[in-house]
Amino acid sequence: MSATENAPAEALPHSAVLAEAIVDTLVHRIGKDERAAKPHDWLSATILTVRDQVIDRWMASTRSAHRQGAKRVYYLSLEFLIGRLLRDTLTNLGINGEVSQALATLGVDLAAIEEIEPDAALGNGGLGRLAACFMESLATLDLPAYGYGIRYVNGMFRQRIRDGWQQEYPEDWLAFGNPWEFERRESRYHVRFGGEVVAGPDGRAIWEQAERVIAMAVDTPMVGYRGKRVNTLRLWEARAVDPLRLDAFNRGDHVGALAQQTRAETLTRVLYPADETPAGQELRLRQEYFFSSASLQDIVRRHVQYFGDIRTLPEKAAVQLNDTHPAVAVAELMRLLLDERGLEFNEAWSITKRTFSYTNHTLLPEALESWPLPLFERLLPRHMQLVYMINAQLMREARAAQLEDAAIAAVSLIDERGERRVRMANLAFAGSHSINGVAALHTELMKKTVFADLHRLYPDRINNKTNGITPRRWLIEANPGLTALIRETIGDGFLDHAEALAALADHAGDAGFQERFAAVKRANKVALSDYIREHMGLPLDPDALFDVQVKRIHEYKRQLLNIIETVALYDQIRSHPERDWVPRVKLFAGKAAPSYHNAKLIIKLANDVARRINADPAVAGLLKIVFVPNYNVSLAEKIMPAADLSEQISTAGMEASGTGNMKLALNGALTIGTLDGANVEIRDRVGEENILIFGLTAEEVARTKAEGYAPRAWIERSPELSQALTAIASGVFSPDDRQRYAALIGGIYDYDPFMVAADFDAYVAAQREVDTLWREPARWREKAIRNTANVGWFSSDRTIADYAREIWKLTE
Ligand code: B1N
Repeated sequence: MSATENAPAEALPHSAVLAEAIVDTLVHRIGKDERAAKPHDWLSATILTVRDQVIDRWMASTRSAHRQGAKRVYYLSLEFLIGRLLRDTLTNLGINGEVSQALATLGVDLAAIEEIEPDAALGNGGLGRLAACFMESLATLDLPAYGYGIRYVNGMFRQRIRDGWQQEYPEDWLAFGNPWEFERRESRYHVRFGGEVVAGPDGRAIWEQAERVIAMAVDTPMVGYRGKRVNTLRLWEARAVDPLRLDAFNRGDHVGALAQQTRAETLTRVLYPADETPAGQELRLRQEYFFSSASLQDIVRRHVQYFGDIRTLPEKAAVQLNDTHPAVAVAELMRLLLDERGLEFNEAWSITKRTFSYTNHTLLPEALESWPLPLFERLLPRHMQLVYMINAQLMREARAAQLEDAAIAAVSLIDERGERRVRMANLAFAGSHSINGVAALHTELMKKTVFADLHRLYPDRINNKTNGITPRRWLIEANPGLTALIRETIGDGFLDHAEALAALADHAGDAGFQERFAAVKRANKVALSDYIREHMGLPLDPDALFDVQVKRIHEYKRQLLNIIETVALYDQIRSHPERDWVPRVKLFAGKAAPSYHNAKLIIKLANDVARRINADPAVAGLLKIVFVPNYNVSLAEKIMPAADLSEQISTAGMEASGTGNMKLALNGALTIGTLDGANVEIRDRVGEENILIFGLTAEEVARTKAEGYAPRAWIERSPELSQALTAIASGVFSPDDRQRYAALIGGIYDYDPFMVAADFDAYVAAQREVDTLWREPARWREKAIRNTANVGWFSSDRTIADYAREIWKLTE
C-alpha cells in the first residue's frame, strides 16, 4: 500500500495500462524483449515510462509560469545531492502502488529494481542535500524555479574501507546512461576564459578571450508532491568548440587533435570532494565561472525573450547563490549588463543587487573562499576590472558611513594582507540584497564575526532562514511503516502539512500507541541489521540501543569525542561487569575529504576500536561498533528510520545548522547534542525534557578560548578521559602500529581546538542519562514520539515558503 494512494490518480493510468507501457518501452526504446531483459533494462524501461507521465505536467508548469508572467527563482549551486529519483517520483505522482502492481504482473519486483538505481551524488554533504530538498519543496509549493549546476560525470567518490582505512574510487553513476535526463542541444552558450581586455572604439571594454568552451544544458524534471508542478534542474556539460582538429589528426597528431575536447571535458568531469575546505585550484575557479556564466546567460536570455526589457530583471528573477561557489555570478551579471546590454554602472549595479541573494553555510575561517588575485586576473581579466569597479563603489559607501580604516579593510573585496586575494564572500554580500544564515544561532554569529563590518555598513541585509528537509523523502519514502502508523492515528493531514504531526503528541503517553511506535522502530532496526549483516558480515542485536553518528568526517563535528567516549565506556564495562549496562550499537558512517589527514585517521581509529571491541567476549552483547562504508543518500534513507539516538555533538558555534539532526528527530530518534546550529531550535520545538543537551555554549567556547584554554588541565581532572586517551595514544587499539594515534591524541593535550577535553565529562554524563532513560521504555518512547510530533516545522516547505515571502518576494 502506498502512502499517497489518495493523490490525484484520475489522470493516471491503471496498472494494466502501465504494464503495457513498460513492455512497450522495453521493446521499442531499450531494444530488448521481456525474456532478454536484465534488471537494469527493467529499471530503465520503468523510469522512461514514469518519465512519460511527468512530461505533460512539466510542459504545463512551464506554460503556466509563462502565461502568468510569473517571477522565477533560480537556485545556483555547485552541488545537488539528489540520490535516487524513482521512488521519489512515484511517491510524488501518487503511482507507487500501480507501478509496483504493473511490474509484479511482469514478474519484476519494484523494490529490487529501485535498489539498483545509482545515486545522483552531485554533492558532498549537507549543502548539496539542502539544494535537493529545496528543489523538491519549490515544486511542491508550486513555485516556478530552476536549479542550475554542473553535470559531473563523476560525483562524490565511492568509499571503501580496506584494513580500516578509507580508499576512494570513482563512482560511475552514468555507466548505464541516465534515463531521467534530457540533453538540450539547442541550449548552448559560449563561456570564455583568459586573454585580455582592450578598449573598443566607443570606449567600451572588449574582452578578447584566449579560450572558449561550450556549455550545453542537460535537464532533469523535479516533481513536487501530489504532482502539482514539475520544475527543471538544469545541469551544464562542457563541450569543445572544435571537438576534432582534423588538420592535426591528418598530420598524425591524434592526441593533439582531441586535446580541446579533453580539456573541455575535464571541466565538468569531477566534483571536488572537499567539504568546508576551499579547493583553491584553478580548475575549481574554472568550474565556478563556467556554470555561473552559462546560468546567467540563460537567465538573461529567457528574461529578455519573455519580458523584452533587461531592466525589469529584478521583478522577474530571483537568483539565490548557494554559498560563495557561484559568487562570480555577481561580476558576470555586471559584465552582461555593461558590456553586452550597454547599461551604465549605477543602473547595472542596482539591478544586480536587487536580483541576487546569498546564503552563507559556514563560518569556519578556513572555509571562506578567496582567490589569489593573479590567478583571478589571468583567468577572468574583465571580471577583475569589474571587481575593482564594484570595490571602488563599496569603498565610497564605507567611507561615507564613516567606517574606520580597519573596518574598511575588512569589507573590501580585496584582502590586502599578504598575498592579495579576491574575497568571494564579500563579493556575494556586496552584490546581494539579502544575505541569510541557515539557523538562528549561525545567523547571529554571522553578524558578530565574519560579517561584522559588512553588517554595520548594511544592517538590513542579514537575515535567518533555518534549514529544512523534505518530509517526502525523509519520512514518507524512507519510513513507510511509521507513515502508515501516523496516518491511522491522526489522519492524512500531515502528508501535506508536516506541522500537523503535532497531533501525535496527544498519543505520546498512550501505552498502546507506544507499543506500535516501538514495533515500527524495531522493524526498521531489523531491516538495517539485515543490510549490515549482508554487506559487512556483522550481526547486530536489534534490541540494543542504536546510537548513530552519520555525516561527513570533520574534526569540528567531533566523531573523535564519540570514539573516545566509546573507549571509556568499554573500560567501564570491563571494570564493572556486574552493572546493569544498556546494550548499545554505536554506528558511524561518513566520508573524509581525500586530502584531510586527520579525518581519515579518525575513520581508521573508529575501525581499529571496532575490531578490538567487537572481538572482546567481555563486552559481547553489550557494545558493538560499526563503521558502515560509503555513506550516501540511499544509505541515509536506511539508517535514519532505524536510529534511537542521534549524535549532534559539534563544538558549539561551528555547525552552521545540520540537517541530519532533523531527519533523525523526525524518525523518532532522541538527540544528544550541543547547543549548536539547528540543535538549538530543535530543543525549542521538542522541549528540553525530550532532548539531551550537554557541553559548552558557543559563548562559553569563545570565552574559554579567549581566557587561554589549557586542555591538559581538563584532562588531568578527568580520570576517565585520561585513561581513554592514554589507551588510544599508547597503541592499545593499534598493536600493529603503536604510534598511529600519538599525534592525533597529542593534539588534544596541546591544542584541542575543538574542545574535546572541555566537553568530555558533560558528554559522558549525558550518555549515562541516555542509559537511564532507555531502561524505562515507556519514558523513552514517549520522548521519541514527541520528537516526531514536534519537528514538522523543519520541513523544507516551511523554509522555502519563508525564502519565497521574505527574500524572493514571490508571495505575500
Ligand atoms: O551546509 C549545511 C549545514 O547544515 C551544515 O551545518 C554546513 O556545515 C554545510 C565548501 C561546504 N557549509 N559549508 C559547506 C560544502 C562544500 C564546499 O566545497 C563548503 N557545507 C556546509 C546546509 O546549510
